[in-house]
Amino acid sequence: MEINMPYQWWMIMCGILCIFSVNAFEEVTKERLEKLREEVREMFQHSYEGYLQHAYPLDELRPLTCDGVDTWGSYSLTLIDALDTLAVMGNHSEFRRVAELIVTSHSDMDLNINVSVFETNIRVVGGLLSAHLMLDRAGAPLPLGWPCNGPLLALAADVAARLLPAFDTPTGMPYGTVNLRYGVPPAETPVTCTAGVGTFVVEFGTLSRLTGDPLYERVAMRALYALWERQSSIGLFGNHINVLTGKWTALDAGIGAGVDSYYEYLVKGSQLLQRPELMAMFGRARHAVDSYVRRDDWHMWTSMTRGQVTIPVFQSLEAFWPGLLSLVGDDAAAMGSLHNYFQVWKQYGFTPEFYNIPHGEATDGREGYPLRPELVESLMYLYRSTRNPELVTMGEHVLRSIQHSARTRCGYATVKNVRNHALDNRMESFFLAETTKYLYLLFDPANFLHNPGTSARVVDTPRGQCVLHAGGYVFNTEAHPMDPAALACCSGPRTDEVLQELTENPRHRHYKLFRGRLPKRHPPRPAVAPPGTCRRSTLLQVMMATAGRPDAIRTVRTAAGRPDTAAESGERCWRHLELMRDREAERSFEQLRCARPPFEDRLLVLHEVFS
Ligand code: DMJ
Repeated sequence: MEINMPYQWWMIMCGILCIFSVNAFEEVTKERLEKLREEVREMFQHSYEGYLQHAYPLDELRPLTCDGVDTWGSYSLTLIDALDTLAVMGNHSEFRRVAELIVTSHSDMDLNINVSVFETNIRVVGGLLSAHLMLDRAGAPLPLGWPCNGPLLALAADVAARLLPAFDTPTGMPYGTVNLRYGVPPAETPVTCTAGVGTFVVEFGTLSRLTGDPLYERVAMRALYALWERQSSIGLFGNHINVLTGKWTALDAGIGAGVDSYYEYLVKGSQLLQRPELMAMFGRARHAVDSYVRRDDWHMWTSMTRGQVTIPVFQSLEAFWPGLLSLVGDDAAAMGSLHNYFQVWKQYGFTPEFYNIPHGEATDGREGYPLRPELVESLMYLYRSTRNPELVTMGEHVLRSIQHSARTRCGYATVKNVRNHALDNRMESFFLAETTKYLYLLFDPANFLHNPGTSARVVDTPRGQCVLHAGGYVFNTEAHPMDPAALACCSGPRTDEVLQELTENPRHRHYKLFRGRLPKRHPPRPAVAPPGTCRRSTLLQVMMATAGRPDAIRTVRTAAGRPDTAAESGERCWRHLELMRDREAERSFEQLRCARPPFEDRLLVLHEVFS
């Protein structure tokens, strides 16, 4: 029997359905959010204390046996990875205690251990950098020259420098493993996954911009471009590549395991480092993904050369994609994929590592959920962008599942099998770095990391006043936020120079806005004041000028305009002020000041040392 329903009737039905579906999601009240947020804080605290009590100084907590184990290195990984979450959740006293502890306990990274270049970068270098940038928020004593200097920054630079030998390949793409003392192990495979090649520009760019040493950013960019040049004729990237020959060894293209954060860093590198070319690259890469990898709102593994589906699975790691799409402004596409992923979560209470899309079930052997953050990461971004209450409800579902099935007496455990919620004896550090942080941020709309630019802090630095914490934080792939303002503060033109440029350059599109608002011309500001006007701040400028920043060295002048070396000016300044020399501070600067030979020369030297 055919039923002909009038059009108006359909409209009324749809209207009723809409009202019901909206009501299915509880209103997002302040009280509800606060309750959820406090529950997440307790979740973090329970597992953090469990780690400290039972596992520290080892890398990870084993949440079933309540003891510890070294996993990715032997560098108290969970402590470093969790550090900035303490500040995000407002536990400032513990943040200060641990920041100091890390500096003292990690003074020597010259360790004979093999580590993953990728994991060490995103978790250790990323964690140290973001903690360094949060020192002021947590009320920690600020090191001389902060944020362009400081012990956590020096430690991050030290660790990153120990990863550099991995990049000494003919293609510029890194090996996957490095020994922190001896460089690339002799029998190391030259095959690295795509994400292992293209996930450095956020951390290495931050390092370069803060320290003034361009090496890190150049290395990361070189690796990124090396991948880009090897995209297939239809614009896709494979899963693994030989870093010596540049030949692909795994030809499956997708957005999940082995590839994910390559796409992520095109977007985030572009935003953080103000490199529009990276966003243009993402635009083109996404077009290829949408053309071949995306099927409706799923993404499947596809041949990078021919574009046909090879493996029709959804991987739990792929759930970062909606968040990334939201970051580039495509909330509609993001919501489409997110709904699919959330259906999987609801089917099992967790997302399995692999989910067979045509069969609608978890893949045998890959049915675990190791407390991954990707789904909540996307919920957080999308909620920031849309304020759709449905997203908070989804976040609450996630929280309920984890609380119900993964909590143990000393932490939270990996779910071994999403079908029966059996547990495994592992709690990866990203649970404290990412999963709890993104959940907390989802439920904490007033968090400082969500600052839309309505407030900021002005800090006096050797380069003049810096405006920090104005928002726009860029999270690395391990959820460690970087403040872009700090990067601009330590390198690039100073604020007064930018304003000067805006005022005086009629070609600039903001010229009209600023014209007449500033004095016509600023008197040139020498990096070093002449004797007689020597102040402590000018002394700091000298120190910064010698901190590996050749452009700054060039601008050092005496009052008479005579070019001077920074070191000479510094000495003169010290003598003039007759200050007690702060040897400790000088030593910290010392770590950053050694002039760097060009990239290739340094790698050659490193190669000689390590081979
Ligand atoms: C984290 O270490 C990072 O998010 C990485 O990019 C992917 N895997 C884990 C979390 O699932």
